[in-house]
Amino acid sequence: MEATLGLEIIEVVEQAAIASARLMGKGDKNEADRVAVEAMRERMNKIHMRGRIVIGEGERDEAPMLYIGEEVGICTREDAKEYCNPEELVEIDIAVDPCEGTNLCAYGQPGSMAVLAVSEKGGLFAAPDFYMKKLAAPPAAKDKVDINKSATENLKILSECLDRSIDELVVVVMKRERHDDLIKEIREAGARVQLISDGDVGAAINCGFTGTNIHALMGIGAAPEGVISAAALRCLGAHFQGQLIYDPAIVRTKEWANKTKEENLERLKEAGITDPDKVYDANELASGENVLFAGTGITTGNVMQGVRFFKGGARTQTLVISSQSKTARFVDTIHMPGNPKYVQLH
Ligand code: VTB
Repeated sequence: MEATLGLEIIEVVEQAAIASARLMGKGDKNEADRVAVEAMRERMNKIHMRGRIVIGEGERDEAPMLYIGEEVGICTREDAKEYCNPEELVEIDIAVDPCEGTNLCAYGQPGSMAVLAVSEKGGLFAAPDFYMKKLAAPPAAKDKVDINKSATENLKILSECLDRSIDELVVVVMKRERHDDLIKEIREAGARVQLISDGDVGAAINCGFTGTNIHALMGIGAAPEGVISAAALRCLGAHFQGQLIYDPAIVRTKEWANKTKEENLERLKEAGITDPDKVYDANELASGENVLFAGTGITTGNVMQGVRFFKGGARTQTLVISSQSKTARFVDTIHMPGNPKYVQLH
C-alpha cells in the first residue's frame, strides 16, 4: 500500500495545510477548514487509487466534500477503466481531518495540522460523530496504563514506566468544564497539567515521542479524531485507548445540550455499535494490516513546524508514520509554484 500511495499522500496533507495556513490568524475557523477540505480533496482525487472516506467532514447530507462514504481517487471515476485496472487496485479506507484545531489556526495558536490516516478496506474504525474519552501515553507505558483506572493510578504507573517522579510528568488536558475534576485530580496527584484550548490529536502524537515533555493525554475529545490519533500511536508503538461517551451530562457542551442519553444510545445502536461502553485500544481503532498516518503542521507545534510562506512558495513539515515500513519520517518540503526568486532554507 505504501508503495502505491508513496509521496502522494504527503502532498495531500501538505496542500491542505498550505491552504489553511493562508487563513491563519484571520479569525475565521470555518473558512480555514473549508479551504483545507477543498485542497485535500482536489489532491486526493488525482491519486491512482480507489479510496473511501470513513471518517470525514460529516454525513453525506451535511458535508459537500469529504463526507463519510465519499469515494475518492482517479480509479473511482466513471471512466476509471481508461486509467486503472480494477484487479490491480487495493481498496483503501481514509480518515481525514483537513484542519485539526480550526480555532488554533484561526487565532494563530500553535498545534493545528492537516491529518489523515489510511489503511486497507475495513482497517479503520468508522467512529460515529460522538465524543470519546481518551488516554494516550508513551510506548514505555503501553498496556500498563489503563483508561479504566483513575488518573491518580495511571500517573503512578506512568512514573514507574518512565522512571521519573510524578511531579516530572506533564499531562495534556483540553480546557473544558467537563475536565474540571480530572484537572484537579491530576494536580493533587502531583503531576503538572498542560491545558490546551483545542487540538488533542497533536497532543496524543506528542506522547509518542520522547523530548516533547508530554507524557499523557487524558480527557474527552471527538471520537473521529480519536481514530486518527490511534492510527499514529499504533504505528509508533505507543498507548492509546478510547471509549465512546454518549451522556450529555458528562460532555457538557452547548451542542449536546438538547440531546438525551437515551437518544444518543439509540443513535449508537443504529450505527451498529452493540456495546456502547466498550474500551477500544489502538489496534482496534486502527486494525488494518497496513496503517499509514500523515500530518502536516499548519501552525507550529511540538513535533512539526507550521507552514512558512515566502515570495512564490512555501515550506512545510510533514510527519509520516507507517506500520508497514516501521518508520516515522519527517518530510521537509519546499513548494515553488510561483517560480520564486529565492528559495527559503529554513
Ligand atoms: C475539539 C477539538 C479537538 O475535539 O475540541 C473537539 O479542538 C471536541 O470538543 O481537537 P468540544 O466539542 O468540547 O470542543 C477535537 O476535535 C478532537 O478530538
